[in-house]
Amino acid sequence: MEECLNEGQVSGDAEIGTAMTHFLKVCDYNVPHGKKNRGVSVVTSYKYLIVNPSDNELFKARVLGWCVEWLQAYFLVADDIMDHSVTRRGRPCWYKQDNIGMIAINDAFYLEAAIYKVLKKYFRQEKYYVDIMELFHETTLQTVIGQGLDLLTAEEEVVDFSKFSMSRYDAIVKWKTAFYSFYLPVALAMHMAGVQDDASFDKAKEILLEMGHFFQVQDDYLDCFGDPAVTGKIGTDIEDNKCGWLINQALILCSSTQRELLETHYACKDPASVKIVKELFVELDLKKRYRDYEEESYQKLMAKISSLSSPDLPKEMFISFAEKIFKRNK
Ligand code: GPP
Ligand code: MG
Ligand code: MG
Ligand code: MG
Repeated sequence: MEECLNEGQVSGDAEIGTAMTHFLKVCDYNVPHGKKNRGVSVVTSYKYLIVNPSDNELFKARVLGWCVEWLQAYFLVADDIMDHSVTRRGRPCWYKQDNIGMIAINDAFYLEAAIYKVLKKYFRQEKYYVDIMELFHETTLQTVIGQGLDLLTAEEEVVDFSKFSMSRYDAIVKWKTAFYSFYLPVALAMHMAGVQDDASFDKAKEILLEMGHFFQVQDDYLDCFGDPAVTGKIGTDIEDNKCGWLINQALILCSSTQRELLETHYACKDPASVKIVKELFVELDLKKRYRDYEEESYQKLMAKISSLSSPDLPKEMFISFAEKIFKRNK
């Protein structure tokens, strides 16, 4: 982390010192304080792919893991502005900090740019350098597309449930979450380990996108029913008119009277309206539906993992990632 931070600095140039001191604070606040599941998964995956890796190779896998955490920091700083969020990882969102505000937009750009400085320093000599750089670029584009779909489906304060559907939901979560949170860490480890076969990357992608879908369903559930003291963030999906898992399930199950109630109270900032929506979700037994969904998805995913038979794709690599997230409450 320290080495990566220093790499973000342009040394010896006093005239930009004020900006560089600020960016150090940006990194310190936004990069290292999460669960680090994504970053750690690069290292864990690499260890499953290469038996007895050297210290140097392990160090490199850790650097790549930090690059994924940098990407995550970049997305979260920007996402919290777009979602009007208040807290993140148990503290105020970066843009809510004193004297930050919309400077946070530029800080997000900085966090992204720092990734490529670090990649260049540690991987330029490697034959997989272009592969991993392209993967970061491609994954960023996919996530931006998903975020676009998320925001365009959630027009502020205009409730139009005709825009919502389970298939729209599936597309949003695949693009905004699954590629960067699940496929990216494992694919990076595969590139480092020298995997060349496209079919192996495709098969890994199929499984990891399914895991990513499940992860975002959990995120949506926790946004409404999680404990902010545990998740570290106060939910905003109902207020923000999000096309999330709970509202899509509710729209499938509700009566016409209940639908009218949702039309009146969804996407309102008023806490009384949010309470009415949450009570309706409970009335529709969505907590149980979620638990059933969690169990069913886990079984399906494990069946898919069990059928793997390629040395490029050790089953334990996927199982260890899945075990980090199932039954999570944060
Ligand atoms: C998760 O959505 C998706 C992201 C954080 C990707 C953001 C992408 C950008 C291009 C900025 P979310 O809003 O449900 O996450 P959270 O609940 O953590 O705010
Ligand atoms: Mg969002
Ligand atoms: Mg958000
Ligand atoms: Mg969320």
